[in-house]
Amino acid sequence: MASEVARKAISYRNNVSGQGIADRKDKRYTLNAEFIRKGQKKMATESSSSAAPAGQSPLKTGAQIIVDTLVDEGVDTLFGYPGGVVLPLFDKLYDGPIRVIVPRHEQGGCHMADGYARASGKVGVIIATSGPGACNLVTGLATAMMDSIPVVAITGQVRTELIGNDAFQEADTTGITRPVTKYNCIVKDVKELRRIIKESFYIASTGRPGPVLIDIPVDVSVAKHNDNEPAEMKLPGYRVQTKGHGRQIAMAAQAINQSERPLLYVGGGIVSANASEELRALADKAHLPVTMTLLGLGTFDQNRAESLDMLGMHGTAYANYAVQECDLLIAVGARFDDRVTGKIKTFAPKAKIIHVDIDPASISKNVNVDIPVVGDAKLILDELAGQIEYKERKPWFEKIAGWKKKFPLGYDRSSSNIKPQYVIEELCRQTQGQAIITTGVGQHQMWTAQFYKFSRARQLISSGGLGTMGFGLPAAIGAQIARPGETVIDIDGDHSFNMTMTELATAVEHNLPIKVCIMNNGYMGLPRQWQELFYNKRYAMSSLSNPDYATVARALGAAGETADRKGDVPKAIKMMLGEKRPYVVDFKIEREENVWPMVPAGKSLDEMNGLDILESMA
Ligand SMILES: Cc1ncc(C[n+]2csc(CCOP(=O)(O)OP(=O)(O)O)c2C)c(N)n1
Ligand SMILES: [Mg+2]
Repeated sequence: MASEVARKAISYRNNVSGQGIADRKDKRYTLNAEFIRKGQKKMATESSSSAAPAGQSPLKTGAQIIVDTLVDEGVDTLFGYPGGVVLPLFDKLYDGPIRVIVPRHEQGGCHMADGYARASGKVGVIIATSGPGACNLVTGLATAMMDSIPVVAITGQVRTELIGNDAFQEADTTGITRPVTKYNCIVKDVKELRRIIKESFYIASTGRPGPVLIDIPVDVSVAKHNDNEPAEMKLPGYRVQTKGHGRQIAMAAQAINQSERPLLYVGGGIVSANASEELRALADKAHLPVTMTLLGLGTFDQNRAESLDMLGMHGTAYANYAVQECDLLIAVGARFDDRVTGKIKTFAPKAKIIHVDIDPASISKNVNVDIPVVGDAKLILDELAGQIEYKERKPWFEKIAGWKKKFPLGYDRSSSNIKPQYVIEELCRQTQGQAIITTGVGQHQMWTAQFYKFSRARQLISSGGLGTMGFGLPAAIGAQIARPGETVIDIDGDHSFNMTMTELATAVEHNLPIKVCIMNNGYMGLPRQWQELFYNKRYAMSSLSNPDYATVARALGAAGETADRKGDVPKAIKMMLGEKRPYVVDFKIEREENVWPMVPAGKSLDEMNGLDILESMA
């Protein structure tokens, strides 16, 4: 048996491309586990004893190459959770220089890497072990994929020779994650490690960004290679067009110059392209109103009169009316998501549409576009601004001002209960609108988008495309690590918080001063609102019992408070903002408050519910 293990441990090194796997498919995982265990022991002995041939630079293990390449890519912090097949990598990480944050669950770690990327503009890195570890990344990767966030995931895999063998903790990670990554691959030769990692960072962060996963069998991590050659990227099929087509830009400029009722509709692409400054310059030069998607909020200062705030299902009435009335819709870095467009057939019926996007596949995907411009938003907006004239457009701006006056966002300010909108307004006031805000998914997310006024990009960090409950807390941890000096607040829902609250322990462990404000309505509020409106108030399974969050927070080592009276709100927020520890405030909000306005799914943007309520509060 011992010699059999030794033979295999040596043979897999010569067998990294995976040949010879099929004939071992019948082995049971217990036997494989034995091989892994004994094989690893053998590898550890071998790896410590082998030396470089005379005259050559020392050989490095795959794990060392991974760490060195990450450092070369500028990674100083990563998120990762250990497990058998990533132990060689963790062993190298143990020696530094990269800071490793260990979450309590790999999903949390993946959201942390995502939040880190969104807050910093850098690539977020997450490491997980094979099988269950890798599977736990799926939601996080899909979240990053839908919102085009650059994340590199490194997963361990069972030894190459065991792949396909139902080995212990084996999962087909590349198969499982293919649809939720921009690119993924398995590395079967240590010689390819550096190049593939480099390519992964490049793919994740260029073009339309997105998550990339690299699956690394443990034998590749312990195999040795003379890593002294610079690795050239080989990506013949990957082209990123950054410069926009001159004639298309000229056509777009002409359309803007001719338009009487133009509207800029911008999304997360402005954030990825770091194009806020160019957006402002264009809007100022041509005198354009701007509406933003959830992911675009803050790319144009919401405190300015030209901001129409968010559009779509829970967007403002004035943004939605402007979309339906405009004669030119200038979409930049936005993808015409169905939460934005409502009924496609009647979306922006009077408008010619310009679409600036780096992803050619986004053009005319949902809505037919008249003038597409493919390329980097920063470059294109800058070029456009050079060809544009100022126009007063008085009747258009007056019309918009009329909608703003008639249907402002509002709520019953005279209520003696804690209204969630009030808490968010108070948070905005006390932080002077400058905090970095993360959210879960639900009503609280929409109220945050409506009532916190964002003035810069990367200030609101929220799961838009996938709508992932449980995103808020780990994303806040990632954001706080990326921006240590800033106030980071997770405005969460009770049930969203329930999903990942264990990550408070991670915040405590790393002394992160994150704040969590739970908008505790005791409901899965958004489904409850739909049930109220469309299911005859049958609140099927949309409320569950909750723990006492202040006690939970304290048990996990954070500070925890409860605010159950309206008068407590300002003081509770003030105390929270003054605290350096992770801090949770459980706001017992009005239980059956609704988000208004609301475009019911499948309706046109101008068929909003709740306008009478908003009008009565104007
Ligand atoms: C992981 C996940 N599961 C289910 C849903 C569907 N969903 C959307 S909002 C919501 C309820 C959210 O409740 P809570 O976090 O308390 O927020 P609230 O709406 O009450 O503010 C649910 C179940 C989801 N978005 N994500
Ligand atoms: Mg709730």
